[in-house]
Amino acid sequence: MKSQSEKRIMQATALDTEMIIKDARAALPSSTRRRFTQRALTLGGLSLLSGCELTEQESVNKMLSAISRMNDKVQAALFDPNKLAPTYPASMITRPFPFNAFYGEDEVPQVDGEAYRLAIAGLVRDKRAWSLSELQRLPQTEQITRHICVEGWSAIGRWGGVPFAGFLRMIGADLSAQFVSFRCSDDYYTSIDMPTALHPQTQLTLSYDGEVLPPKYGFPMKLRMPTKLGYKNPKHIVAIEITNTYPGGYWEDQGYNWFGGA
Ligand SMILES: Nc1nc2c(c(=O)[nH]1)N[C@H]1C(S)=C(S)[C@@H](COP(=O)(O)O)O[C@H]1N2
Ligand SMILES: [Mo]
Repeated sequence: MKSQSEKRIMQATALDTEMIIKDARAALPSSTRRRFTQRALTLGGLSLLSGCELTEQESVNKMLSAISRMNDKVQAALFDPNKLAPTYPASMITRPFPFNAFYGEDEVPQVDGEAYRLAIAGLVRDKRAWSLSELQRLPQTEQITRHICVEGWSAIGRWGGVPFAGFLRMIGADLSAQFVSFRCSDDYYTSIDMPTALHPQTQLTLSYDGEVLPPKYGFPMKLRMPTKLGYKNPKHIVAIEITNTYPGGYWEDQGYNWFGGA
């Protein structure tokens, strides 16, 4: 029997493999690409390119993580900061919207909204913590977008909140820093690249479907990014740090691709 996390890693690896091959093809000059047929540039082909033999698990892992780091760079280079993810009519919202976390729904953290403070740290001018009502007083927008989870489901939801780019500018974040990292009240953590943090659809989310964000979807605050996979969208955020030190993430440190998006 494989553990849940082993299964998740296998699924993520399968997804990565497809993305790696697609991205590697896209990154090749078109003349080279023409010489590789879709079938020729397989993992076997990539093992030749990377010089790793695929004979034992350890070298497979080594090669995958080497390619994954290369893949992060390729994905970051391909990321178009102005390209919007699709939006949908309200009639297409998935009801009920699925819950997911590294634990069951009965273990959802119950955060006290009155006592809540959002900590701000790192390369930023204004490190003052934010209360929930202060966040709620900032101008809000809404989006109806698709959330895609690597576990094999996707769903359309309606999220409201503060455009994250404006928030980062307001607190004087160093926008030339490499990473924005998030710590959550349930020990989850993840981090994103600055261009994605500044993407117009990246949202500091306070509401779901017109209601205060329910506990299971990340009360009191989550980050919503329709350009990234589900695991890059942290719920129950308690601290944001602007940094040049690679922060990793809960699933990323177990083998999920760090960039995790398009
Ligand atoms: N704090 C926290 N955030 C998290 C997770 C988690 O376990 N804890 N799981 C991630 C994953 S894998 C998914 S698919 C989405 C699920 O969000 P939802 O419950 O709103 O559908 O939350 C993401 N953010
Ligand atoms: Mo997920």
